[in-house]
Amino acid sequence: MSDASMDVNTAGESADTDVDAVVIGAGFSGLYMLHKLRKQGLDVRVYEKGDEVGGTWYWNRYPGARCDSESHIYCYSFDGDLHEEWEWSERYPEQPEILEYLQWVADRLDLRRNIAFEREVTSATYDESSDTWSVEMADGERVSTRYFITAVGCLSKPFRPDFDGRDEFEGDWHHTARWPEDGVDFSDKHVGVIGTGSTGIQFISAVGGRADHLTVFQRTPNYAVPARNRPLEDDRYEEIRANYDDIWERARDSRLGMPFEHEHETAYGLSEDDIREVLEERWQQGGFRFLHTFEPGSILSNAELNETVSEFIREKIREKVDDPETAETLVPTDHPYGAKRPPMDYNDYYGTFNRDDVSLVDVDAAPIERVTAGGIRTTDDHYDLDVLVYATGFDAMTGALLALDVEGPNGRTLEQKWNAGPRTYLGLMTHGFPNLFTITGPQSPSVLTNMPMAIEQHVEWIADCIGYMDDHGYDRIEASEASENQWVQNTNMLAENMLFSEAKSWYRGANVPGKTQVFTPFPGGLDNYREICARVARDDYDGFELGRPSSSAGDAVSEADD
Ligand code: N01
Repeated sequence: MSDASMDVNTAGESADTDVDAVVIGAGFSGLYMLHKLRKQGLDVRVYEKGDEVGGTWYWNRYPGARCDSESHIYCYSFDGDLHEEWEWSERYPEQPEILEYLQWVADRLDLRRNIAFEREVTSATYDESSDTWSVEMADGERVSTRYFITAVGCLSKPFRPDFDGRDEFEGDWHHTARWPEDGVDFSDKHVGVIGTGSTGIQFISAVGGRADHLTVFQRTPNYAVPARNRPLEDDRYEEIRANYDDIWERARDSRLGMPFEHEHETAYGLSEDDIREVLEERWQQGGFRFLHTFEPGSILSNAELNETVSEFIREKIREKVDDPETAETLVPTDHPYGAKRPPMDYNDYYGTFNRDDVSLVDVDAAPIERVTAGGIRTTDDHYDLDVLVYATGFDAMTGALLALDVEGPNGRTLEQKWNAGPRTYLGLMTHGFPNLFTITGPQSPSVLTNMPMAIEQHVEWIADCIGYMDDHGYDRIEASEASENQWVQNTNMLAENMLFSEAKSWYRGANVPGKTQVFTPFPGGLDNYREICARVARDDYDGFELGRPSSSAGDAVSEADD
């Protein structure tokens, strides 16, 4: 282990420093990675662009921001004391409460002393002569490290469409993922919002009625299922606490990292009426429990069952919206339910469109031509706006990783390697980039699961792997090309056998013009994935190549031999 004990909060003023591990990002993943590696005796430094911990929950402060996973499972499971001491107030946690939770964890585990805030990484370069990464910040600080670990999140690089005239707008504009800390005053304002994904849906139901007028620019309608949020009563909380071991075990052993039972494995043998009856029961329960009416993989791969479920939701939408024309504009017919990330409805999203001060503009039928000084011009009309909100999502899965400007041995960049789509083994490492670990990287279950479950599994796997390397005298690891090729092929094949290809989603990079379209998360289930990762570790990191310190620059690394 190296011996760098400087106070990292003054790191920018100091000379170059060596550490064992650099972790980028202080959200759920970065905080736990720091905790784990520090406990293993490593000297770890976390670099965080924001001025606080929180990651996603630091940046996404828009009105209505809330987590779609239920609060009692949207937290760390690794330390029983944490969930004994913390108490969530609602079934689904709101952004300020999640942020407060992560700040509390950082204090409780004394993590801040190893985190450098307001430090943006601008490049990371591998030095073959020393088998170390050199990581450079925007302020010129450079640190060299044995292990370079990204904890940058899957949805953290905002995407803002490059509309003609975008910069001519004279009102206020905001992207939901970079919302001002002091909030935005909507009163007496004409507000426009572009986007009706999970974020837009939360934003629209929270802001409808708070502005003089809210105009929603929708390109593709979505299937919002009621969340049925409510306060968590004391007795319910006691029940959760008493059963936490079982809850975590079931969550880890499930496809989506959620401990919900499904009513039926498949729809086989059920009549249409039977199916609708169980769907109605689950609709009343709300949230992701609806997706668990059947084994979620079956809804996501059986086209006939999916159409019944999709049609069930479409009818619910029609019932809620008074004006039939508006209702039809809100009804999704272009993609099957679940082929895009299913959003939740917290606050009568569809009912919001019955208000006189909310209007819907179909920008699929009449596309946005340009942003003007005073609003938005579509091919049909001009909409006067004082405030323009971009709820237009993210350059997901790869955007934040590529922004790190990573350069491996021989000068090959990650961007060059991934120009036809990301390639990894298990989503944990990519061939040709030794000692670079990607928490919830492409081709791991990540966004298809309850994120903290996926994050914990990755963090623990990486920490175990580093422990193994220390125990066996290795100092270099990378994914073999053959195992990576096999894994990418496997992930693609699984996705092709499901309904994901029927939607233009950010899962496939389809939301960002020019981005290579390839399904990115591993769709085979967290439970199966965990087993695969555990087997790989048990088999001495099968599919990875490990090297010893004696393997000097240019030497081929060798397969684990003991
Ligand atoms: O982003 P999105 P998001 N012209 O990409 C539209 C997570 N999340 O921020 O569908 C017009 O889903 C775009 O239209 P279309 C969750 O995983 C979690 O809402 O491409 N419209 C779409 O309507 C989620 O899936 C929580 O036709 C344009 C919208 O912008 C992920 O974040 C809460 C456009 C973008 O939707 C991303 O959600 C919130 C254009 N040029 C979010 N470009 C939790 O609860 C884009 N759009 C944890």
